Amino acid sequence: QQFVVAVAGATGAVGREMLKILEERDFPASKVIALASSRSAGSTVPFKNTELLVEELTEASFQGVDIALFSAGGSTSEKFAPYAAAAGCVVVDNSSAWRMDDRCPLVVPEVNPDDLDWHNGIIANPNCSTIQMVVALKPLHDAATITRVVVSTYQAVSGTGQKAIEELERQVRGLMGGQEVENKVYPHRIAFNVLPQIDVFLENEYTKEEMKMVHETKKIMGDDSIRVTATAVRVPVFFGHSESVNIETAKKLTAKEARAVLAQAPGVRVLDNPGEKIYPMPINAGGMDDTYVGRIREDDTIENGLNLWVVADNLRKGAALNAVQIAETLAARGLVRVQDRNVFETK
Ligand code: A2P
Ligand code: 11C
Repeated sequence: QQFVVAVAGATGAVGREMLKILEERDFPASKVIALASSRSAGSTVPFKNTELLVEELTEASFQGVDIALFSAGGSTSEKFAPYAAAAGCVVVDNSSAWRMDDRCPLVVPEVNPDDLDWHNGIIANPNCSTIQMVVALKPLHDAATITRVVVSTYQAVSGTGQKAIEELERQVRGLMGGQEVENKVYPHRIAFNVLPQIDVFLENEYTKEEMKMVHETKKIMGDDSIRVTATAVRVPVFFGHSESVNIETAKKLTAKEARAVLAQAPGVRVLDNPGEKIYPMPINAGGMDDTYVGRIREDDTIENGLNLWVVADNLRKGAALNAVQIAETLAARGLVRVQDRNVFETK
């Protein structure tokens, strides 16, 4: 079966990656439609051996569309995803707009594919830093029941989008040329710096990004009892998020056992040979599909604890690839059309 696929936000960093991955994986699409704002309508984006004409995203964009991959920001998804669902199209939304909505499954195909069974037309793609973490955590949770997670992230600027990629490049070039540089995207300079703030601060003094990791992890893993605490940090890296993850488990798991469990886990590649200085790094994860795990060590400050270092391409597994994998799973399970079309309000 072939599907009509729309990509909303096709001119953005994630949208372009979505088109690339649909092409690479030869997704069964009879037609691919590129949508963005009126600003870029009329321009083109590359797909297969041709250029797709970018059309303006409107309420009427989804007639006859089977699957829409959205990555055009939260407010755009909030407004337009219900129109897509009402037209019988299944939305896989990369923004944070629908993730914690009880009507929407939040899915990482390696972790909770069965949650797709109860979708109502809008499926949420988790935050990039959450996706790569749960891909590594799920097999360990199945083996030893994780009770607590302490995570610190080292996140690439591409997570913010195309403008942030350009800002880092401009600042690095400027500073190397001895010039003053300005910051427009981030509250401080990102070049040769580290920012312990991703997204806005909330009332509890954590950032929104940190709380996404807390809430989304519980929803995806289907276990509210896992305690998660996070510190999210932006680093001057273009592509690839890294994470230091400390876990506490109910059952003892040695580092060797954890390595063996992870070596068998879907979507995971263990890169862990300290003697040879082998461990995951963002320079190697860029353009790759797997979530890389290394530096697997027992935490001897607690009875059952492990430390891990987890790296993945934030635009691929963290966003576009996970979305396309959701679409593939929907297609394989015959879940593409929406049964009940009136679940979400259009406004
Ligand atoms: P546009 O290029 O027309 O601004 P990024 O995350 O890399 O900044 O990309 C954001 C994507 O979301 C772009 O494709 C952008 O299109 C799209 N977008 C932003 N706002 C809207 C909107 N109101 N309607 C449709 N697309 C939007
Ligand atoms: C970042 N994680 O790296 C963010 C980007 O909720 O999808 C993705 C924000 C989101 O800045």
